[in-house]
Amino acid sequence: FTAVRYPYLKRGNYSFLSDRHLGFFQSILSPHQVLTDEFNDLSGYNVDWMHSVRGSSRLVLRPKTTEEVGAILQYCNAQNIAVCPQGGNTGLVGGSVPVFDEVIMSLGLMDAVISVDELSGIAIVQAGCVLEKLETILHLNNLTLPLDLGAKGSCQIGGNVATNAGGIRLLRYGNLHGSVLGLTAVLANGQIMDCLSTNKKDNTGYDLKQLFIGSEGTLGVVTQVALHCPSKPTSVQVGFFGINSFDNVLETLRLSKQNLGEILSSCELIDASSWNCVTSLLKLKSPVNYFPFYILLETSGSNADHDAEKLNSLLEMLLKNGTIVDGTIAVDSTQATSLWALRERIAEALASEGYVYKYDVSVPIRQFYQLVDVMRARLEKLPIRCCGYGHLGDGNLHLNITSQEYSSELLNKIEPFVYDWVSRQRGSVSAEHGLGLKKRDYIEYTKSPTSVHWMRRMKKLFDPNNILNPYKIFPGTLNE
Ligand code: FAD
Ligand code: S2G
Ligand code: ZN
Repeated sequence: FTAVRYPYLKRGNYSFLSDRHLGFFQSILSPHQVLTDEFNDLSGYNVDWMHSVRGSSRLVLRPKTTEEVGAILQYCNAQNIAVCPQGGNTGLVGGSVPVFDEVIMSLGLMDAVISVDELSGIAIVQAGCVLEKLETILHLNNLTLPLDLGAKGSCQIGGNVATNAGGIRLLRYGNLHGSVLGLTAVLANGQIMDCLSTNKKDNTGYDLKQLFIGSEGTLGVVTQVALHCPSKPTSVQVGFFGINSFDNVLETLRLSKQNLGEILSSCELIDASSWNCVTSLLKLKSPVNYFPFYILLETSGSNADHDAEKLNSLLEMLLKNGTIVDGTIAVDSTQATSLWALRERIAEALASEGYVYKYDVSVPIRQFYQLVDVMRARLEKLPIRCCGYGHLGDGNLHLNITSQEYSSELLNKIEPFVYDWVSRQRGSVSAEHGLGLKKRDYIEYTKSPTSVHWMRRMKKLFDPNNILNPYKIFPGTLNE
C-alpha cells in the first residue's frame, strides 16, 4: 500500500542491515529480544492496525531496559541505521510501522508498573505497559487513568505519550501535556534524557519533557512515564440520548455542562450513519431507535445517589423541552459497557466495511457536523458511507468515509479539499492521532511555516542523522 499511495517516497541513504549489525544486536540482547524475518513472521510489526500501510523491516528489536534502548540507538546512530519505535501498533496515521526497511524497536517487553502512590496519585510506568493493564493496577489503588481510548487493550502508555493521545476522558482530565509529570527518553545518539520528575510543579528552566509528548517517535524513545492519575470515581453513570437535529445536539451539550458541572466526564457524538454501522455490521443492540444523532454522556463522581439524581433530572428536562426525543440511563455497569460499545466499536465496524478514509479533525464546535454534510454532498454516491462521530466536548470530529477498496478517484475528491476546509475554520488537520506518514503533507494546513521551520530545526538538533522514525510528520526530506 505504501508504494501505491506514496510513490514519491524514496528510501533514505541508510545502511542496509548486515550480519555484522545483527551480530552486534545479538551480542547485547538475548535471543527472544531479536526477531529477524529469517526465523520470525514480522508481518504483524510491519503492517498498521488499519492495514493501510506496510513496511518491509527485516528486524525487530525488543529492549527490556532504558540502557538497552540507549545501546541500540547509539549503535544505529553511528551506523546510520533507521529506527521505527513501536508501541501497541494501534496508531491510525501510519506512524508506527516502517516505510521501508527501518529496524523496528518494539517497547512491548518494557511493561512494568514501577510504582503507584494512592495519596499523591503518581504512577511511574515503563513505556511498554498496555493501557488496560495499567488501568487495572490503578483501580486496585483507588486511582484511574486520566485518559481512555478504544485501543486500550493494545496501546501502550509510551505510545499514548508519543501521540499525545486524547480519547474519551479528555473533557474531564485534560490531555497528556498536563497529566504527564515526567518521563525518561533516549535520544537518537543513545543519550538518556532523565526528565522523570514527579513534581506537580517545577519551574526550573524549559519543560523539555513536553517536547516528547506528541513527537511520534521522532525526537526520542520514551522508556518511562510519571503519570498523575485522578482518584477512581466511585460512581459512573452513562446516558444515551436520541436527538433530531444538530442544533439540539449543541443544546444538549450546553445543558449537560450547565447541569452536570464537574461530574461530566464524556460527551461523545454518534451520527445515524455511524450508529447504523455498529448496529448493522457488528449486530450491537441499541436501547434507542433510529435518530439523526445520538449523544453518549458519562458522569464520574463520588456519590451515586447525587450523581444519578443529577443525570436523571437532566434527562427529564431534555425530554420535556424537546431537546432530545428519546433517552436512557444505564442501570448497571453491564449496560454502561454496551452503550460505550456503540461508540468505541465504530472504528472496528468501519474497518469491516472496506477501505476507510479517516479524518480526525478539530473544528469550532458549532461547525462540528458541517464538514460531514459538506463531504456527503461533495462525494454523492462515490463512497459506501460518509459518517461523523467523536469527542463533541473537545470539538474533535472523526469523519470517516468507506469504499469497497482503495480508490484514488475517491481519495482525490476528499483530499486536499477536506484539509482546506478545516484550515479555513482554523481547525487542526489532526486533533489527536498525530501526522505520522499519512498526514505528513498537511502539517502546514494547521501550523505556520515559521513553526514548521523551527520544528525541523529541533528535529535536526535532537536527531542530526534523522534515524528516528524518518519520513514521518514532515513533508519532503528534512533538509528542505
Ligand atoms: P503505536 O501505534 O505503536 O505508535 C504510535 C506512534 O508513537 C508512532 O509514531 C511510534 O513511532 C510512536 N511510539 C510508540 N511508542 C513509543 C515510545 N515508547 N517512544 C517514542 N515513540 C513511540 N487515539 C486517540 O488519540 N484517541 C482515541 O480515542 C483513539 N481511539 C482509538 C480507537 C481504536 C479502535 C484504535 C485502533 C486506535 C485509536 N486511537 C486513538 C489511536 C491510537 O490508539 C493512539 O494513537 C495510541 O496512542 C497509539 O498507541 P500505541 O502504543 O499503539 O502506539
Ligand atoms: C475514536 C479512533 C478510531 C477512529 O474512536 O475516538 O480516535 O475511528 C478514534 O478514528
Ligand atoms: Zn478519538
